[in-house]
Amino acid sequence: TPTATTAVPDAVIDALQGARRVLVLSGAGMSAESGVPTFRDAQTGLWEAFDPTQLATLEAFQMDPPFVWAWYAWRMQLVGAVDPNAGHVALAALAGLREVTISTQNVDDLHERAGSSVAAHLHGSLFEPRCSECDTPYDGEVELPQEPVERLDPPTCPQCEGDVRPGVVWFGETLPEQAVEVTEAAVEALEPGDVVLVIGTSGLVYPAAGYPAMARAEGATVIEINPHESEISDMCHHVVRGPAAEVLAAIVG
Ligand code: BJW
Ligand code: ZN
Repeated sequence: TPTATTAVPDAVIDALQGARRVLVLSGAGMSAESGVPTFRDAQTGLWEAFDPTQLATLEAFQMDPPFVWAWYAWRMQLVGAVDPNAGHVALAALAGLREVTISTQNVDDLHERAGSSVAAHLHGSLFEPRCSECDTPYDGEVELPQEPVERLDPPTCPQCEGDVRPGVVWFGETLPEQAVEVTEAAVEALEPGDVVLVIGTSGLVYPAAGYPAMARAEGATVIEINPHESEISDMCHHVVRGPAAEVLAAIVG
């Protein structure tokens, strides 16, 4: 569906032009225009009866490993089959003009495939499975279903025969220490005049949802890019109400 061109306030263009550093905090909406479903927008298909936030727990995996693994295997194949969008590409280009740090909640690799280096994957990666028992990274074969399937046995750990789990961060699990450190350091390095782009996140999940406010306290200009209101809209200096790919292509291009 064609989208009307979103109006970008001059203040947003000016802020980006004046910034030395740009910190990008991205969420699922960043990849929506690539065809990757967000978490909290309507779900379709096999898992439509399930709240994705209920599948994204260790308890769900332990209760029914093949059911949860099938969901992740399907998402791995889905992400592998789509391309970075114009927003990912625009951010990669911005890195040639400003000091850009990307800290993402996304478990896909679309920033990287557009040419960005990602400082932090706060919620891990779809592509770094590991043993659920002994934590050994799993680098063997992973069968990716071409169609959604209801059950798929997870691979078995060669070290201990435990079930292999996706390398993502589930609710109640701690975030990768390094990702948190790098993100907090990037926030603390912000100075007045620097810009934070908060792109495509509902702002519901902590600790990631707390970084925009921390950045504002450092004096940075906080700009949200999201077609809908989010939990962080109210604390942003500027809001651009449009889809990420279209808006980023317009403001960086
Ligand atoms: C577009 C668009 C377009 C659409 N362009 N935009 C403090 C207070 C309260 C609770 C807690 C707290 N601290 C910790 C908690 C508990 C919990 C939490 O936050 N709960 C809240 C829900 C209340 N947090 C945790 O458990 C975290 N761990 C932790 O804190 O450890 C310490 C600890 C341990 C034990 C006890 C207590 C503390 C871990 C969180 C892990 C989140 N994991 C998931 C799943 C990853 C695996 C997977 O991929 O399956 O991460 S949940 C899911 O939500 C996923 C996402 O990264 C995350 C955020 O979602 P996101 O990106 O914002 O997507 P959506 O779908 O919510 O929103 C999409 C947005 O895009 C919308 O706004 C759209 O409008 C927009 N959009 N199209 C731009 N084209
Ligand atoms: Zn193991």
